[in-house]
Amino acid sequence: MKQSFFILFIGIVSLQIFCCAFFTKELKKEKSKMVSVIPNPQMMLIGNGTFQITEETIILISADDADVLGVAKYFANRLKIAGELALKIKSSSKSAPSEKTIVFNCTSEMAQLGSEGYQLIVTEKSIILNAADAAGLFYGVQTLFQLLPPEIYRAEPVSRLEWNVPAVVIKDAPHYGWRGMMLDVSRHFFPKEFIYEFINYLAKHKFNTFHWHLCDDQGWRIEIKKYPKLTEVGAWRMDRLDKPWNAREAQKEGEIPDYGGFYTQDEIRDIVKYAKSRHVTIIPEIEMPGHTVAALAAYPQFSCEGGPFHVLTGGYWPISDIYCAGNESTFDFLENILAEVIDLFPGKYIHIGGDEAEKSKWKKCEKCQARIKNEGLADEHELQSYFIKRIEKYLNSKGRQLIGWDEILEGGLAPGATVMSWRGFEGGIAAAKSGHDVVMSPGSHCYFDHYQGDPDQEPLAIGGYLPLKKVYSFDPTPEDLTEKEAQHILGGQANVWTEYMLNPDHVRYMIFPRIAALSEVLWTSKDLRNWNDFKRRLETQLKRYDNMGINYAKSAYNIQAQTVVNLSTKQFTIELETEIVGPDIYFSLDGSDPTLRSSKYEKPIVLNKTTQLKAQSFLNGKPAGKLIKETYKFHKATGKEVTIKNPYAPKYNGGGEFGLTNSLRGSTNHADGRWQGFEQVDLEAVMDLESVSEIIKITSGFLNNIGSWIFLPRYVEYGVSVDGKNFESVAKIENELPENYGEKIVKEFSVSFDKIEARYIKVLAKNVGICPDWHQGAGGEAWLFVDEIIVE
Ligand code: TNX
Repeated sequence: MKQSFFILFIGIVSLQIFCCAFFTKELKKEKSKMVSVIPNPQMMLIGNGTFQITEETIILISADDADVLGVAKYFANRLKIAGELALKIKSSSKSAPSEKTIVFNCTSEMAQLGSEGYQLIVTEKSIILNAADAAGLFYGVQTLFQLLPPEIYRAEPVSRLEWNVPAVVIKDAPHYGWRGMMLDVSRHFFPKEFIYEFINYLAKHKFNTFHWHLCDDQGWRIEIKKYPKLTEVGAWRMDRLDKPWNAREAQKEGEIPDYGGFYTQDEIRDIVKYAKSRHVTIIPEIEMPGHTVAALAAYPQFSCEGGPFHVLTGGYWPISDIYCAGNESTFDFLENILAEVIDLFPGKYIHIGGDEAEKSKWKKCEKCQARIKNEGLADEHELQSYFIKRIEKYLNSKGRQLIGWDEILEGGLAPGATVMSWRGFEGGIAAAKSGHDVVMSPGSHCYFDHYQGDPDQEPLAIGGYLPLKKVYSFDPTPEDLTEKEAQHILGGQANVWTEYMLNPDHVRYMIFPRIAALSEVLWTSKDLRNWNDFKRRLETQLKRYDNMGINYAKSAYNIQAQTVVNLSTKQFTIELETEIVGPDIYFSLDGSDPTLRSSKYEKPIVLNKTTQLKAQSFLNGKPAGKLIKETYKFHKATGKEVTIKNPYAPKYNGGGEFGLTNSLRGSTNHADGRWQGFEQVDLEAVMDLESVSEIIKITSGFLNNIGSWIFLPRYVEYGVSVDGKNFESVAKIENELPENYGEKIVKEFSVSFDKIEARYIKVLAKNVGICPDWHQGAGGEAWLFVDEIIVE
């Protein structure tokens, strides 16, 4: 204790020296550029000078505590690997702090910073890291690594480098207690080595929760001793890797599935232990009652109809096979599984899934219907609620707490359940308002399976669009909660669903650098988050990733073009930017590929005639992002009024009133804001060219993306008129591509003719109406996406 007072004393004195003597405002601004800590600490002052870590530096630890020693070793090990420095670790009860020491001091004096907070004081003479708990020391060490040169993250020694730490005082503690990331190992299996790495990535970004999605329709990944078939059968499927995820045929008679894998209980125990050493808690997820085909393939008796089932080879929708809620033995089965899961994972929460349970089988099942009757339940939603409540009772009896996806709200929430809100913020808000704890994980901000750049330039992903800036704008605590309700927001997490990620390298690409943005959202208070400052610090963060050898997404280097069309002056104004600071943008307007000799982008580009723009970002003289090309085409209908009969969906308005004639073309990304989307109805549009004009060609573009239920029109019919009343048909163009054409493409339906005089153009594009029988959305509303209608 005496020792810790002493250290604290040094700490306080240093703090005063820093605050009084070292600072002027200007200096502060300049100096803050020298350090790049992500997530941004809650309080940081930068002083003069540096502390140099050398062979002579000694690490002093305050307590003979295995966890504290663990953190010290963890720190020393990194310096050994990257710096070839063998630092000695000594106990402070045996040796007094002196010059050239790094003190790891675990003291209750720091209790006001919580168990994860820390105070770090670096002077030229010493480094003092104070915390109330080993977790706080661990996060202090992560900050220390970031104060060192990025080479500290290397796997190989770096020669002739000085390991200098700038003088700082940092007082830091996380804003949220749940800082999580989910990894889906069902859709694709990842070897255990990668799980270790994943945990490391979390720890380096000061996350403390790893949500492990261990089972789903496409694979069961955790050994359960009592039910060996779960992994003998449930862990394996036919690969069908040559087909798109949504278009894979089911396993056929005689086929032997061999694609997959699972983790043994011994492996899991080791992983849990490792996670603990990285101050990460693992939340296992055992899905129920839906998303359970892999389990049912092994034990079909727990379904309503008895099977047989095969582990799914890809994505189908809806998936109606589900655990039977009327069968008592289903609950025995699940409780026995959970008993083994509880034994393996010491954390407080067990995740039971609960999402997307399609209940048509329950409607037809005698046992389920009998359960509804006997329990006095209103419907199948209440049956789901009964199911979850029963499981909750079991978990509570074992001292654990239930957490589930927001669908567990339907039919009534189990009394002590925590809700993970993924379908937006609403579920989370409702749960918090009714006094339940919440983890926010909305698809809009937290789905790291979504594209992080223009889909045309990114590896194939499930859809969506979640660039870095959007992640950074995530606020887990919605404003419509009262202060008291807001206390139920435990934090947030990103979800890494792996339908489209086949290997660790692809997962890395999808999580880096978005993990950095999320880490700051979850750790740093809102008033200390600043996108421009984050972008500055990200430059160094990316160097750290380079040193770690991580293939992170370079999407932030890609150019994003914001185009404003002024329909009255018929001008395009184009603003170009990259998400990350640093690169310069060069562009051309003559079709040539931009080089460093092309025009440098300095202000918005104004165009008033058909032009092809090409732009490229350059960093240190080399292309940094991908080349963008866009043709801005002025045509006879540019800026002309369009009257449509059936309304487009507000979400896909293509820019609104002039969306079809603004000359901006939709890309293969259906959510790029340029497409007008019509759900189940046809496009019937009439364009007014304002005066009778000579026309020779009409073209309209349609999107094919059947995975997102967007089909090409059956046919497109064009008519022309002089008076807007009597139309003459000029063409009916059938869609000659097969309905099940799997590629995402933009297809033009075009007709050319000898000069015609017309003022009005009519376009009828026939929606396929409902998704065909073979489609995963069979019977659901089909979409028709159109952009643009070009008249020449
Ligand atoms: C919805 S999010 C799912 C997952 C999919 C994911 C794809 C949630 C609870 N369920 O089963 O993998 O979308 O983005």
